[in-house]
Amino acid sequence: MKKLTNSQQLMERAQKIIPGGVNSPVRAFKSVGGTPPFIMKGKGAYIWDEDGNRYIDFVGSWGPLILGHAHPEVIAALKSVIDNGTSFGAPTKAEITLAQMIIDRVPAVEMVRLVNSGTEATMSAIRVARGVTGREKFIKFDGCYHGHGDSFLIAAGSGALTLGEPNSPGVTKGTAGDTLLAKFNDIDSVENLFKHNQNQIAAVIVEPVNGNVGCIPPQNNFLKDLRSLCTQNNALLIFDEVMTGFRIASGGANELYNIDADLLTFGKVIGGGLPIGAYGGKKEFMSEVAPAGPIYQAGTLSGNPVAVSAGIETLKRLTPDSYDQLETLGAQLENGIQSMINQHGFPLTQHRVGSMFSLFFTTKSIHNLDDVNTCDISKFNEYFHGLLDRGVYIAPSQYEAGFISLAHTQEIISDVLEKIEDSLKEVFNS
Ligand code: KE4
Repeated sequence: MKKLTNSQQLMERAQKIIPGGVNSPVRAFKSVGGTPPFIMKGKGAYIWDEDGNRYIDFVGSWGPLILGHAHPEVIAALKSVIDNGTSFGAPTKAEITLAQMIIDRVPAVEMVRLVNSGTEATMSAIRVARGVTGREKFIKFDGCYHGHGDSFLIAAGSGALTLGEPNSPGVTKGTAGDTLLAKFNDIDSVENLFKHNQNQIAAVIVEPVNGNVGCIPPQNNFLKDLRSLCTQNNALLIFDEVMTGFRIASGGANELYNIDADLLTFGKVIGGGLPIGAYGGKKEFMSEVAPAGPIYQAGTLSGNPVAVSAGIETLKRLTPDSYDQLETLGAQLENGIQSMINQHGFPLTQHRVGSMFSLFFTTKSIHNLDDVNTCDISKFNEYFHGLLDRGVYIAPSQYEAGFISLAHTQEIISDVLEKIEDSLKEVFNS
């Protein structure tokens, strides 16, 4: 058992003045139990808590730290940018650089707006879709998480699902009524909604690879069929690539599955760990955004020079070789776990797309949230703590994905595989 005295004391103090002691619910370890380690620093593939415990990190701040923590060149670049000031509320050259880098990498993006979080990006994308179509309803998928905007907190994934509150109080009936729910990898469920809501649906928003119910790739032609259904019904297809963008490929799911969405949202990696989000897509739609067009969206710190610089320095270091390296490490982890499952008969299923992965505590094949709900959460929780005690930090929820960074090495993955095997043997008493 790790010594967590300082973290326990800090958590007691934090809970008195911050709701649940955290500034984002999933960090509170509510579903896995125990005290969350308060993190003091990160370097490469490692993080250290306030009690001096070191962990191999597979959360990476929920995706942004694809280069690893405190990359020396990113930090150096940030220090020089900060010396020139932190924010001006005026246009800066670097915003053009980052916007162009996004456009150059993501085939479907012709124009892009920078914001401060993934939530702002998805909220804005839905507003654009409603603005350009004049329609009010939109389709999301059970368990997909698009941030904490009111209209998304209907059957939401990630922390909402982890805490068992996929529909949040405070969301009005009127708002909820415009959010239609379909099932991921079930194109008939989408077709039915279009049939029963003719000419009322502005958009379909989807995590092209689900990451907030664990990692679930699209099956067969699901994304292609989604694209055709949206086109046939004059609705916009929105790829929420806040998690998959620049993670599963340089051009995200847009490139990997060769499907052009009308609008796409980003976050995480493009800020290299600083607060950022972005939405973009066809110029036809994005040129309707204020002040070019009438659809309003704004932000005091949008395009912040420090966050933009962290994003530029991160994207600069994501080369084709980087994705080959992430694929190699991801395959090593997946193959290692698969051989344990085969050898010990562990009742587990796993999914991986590049450096994004999940281990599900069920033998059911996983296509969407319904299948994830068959997982044995208590066994997952035991596994989580077994790894944490062995110095491996994975997401504190079965309904989250894990992330490998370029700072992870084959040696680190081999070491982690041993720890995973020990933890699983403990959980399944084998
Ligand atoms: P933020 O507002 O948290 O920057 O982004 C919201 C968001 C939108 N879309 C997708 C696909 C996302 O994964 C997210 C945020 N992801 C979660 C992790 N599952 C953030 C972690 C948290 O809520 O603390």
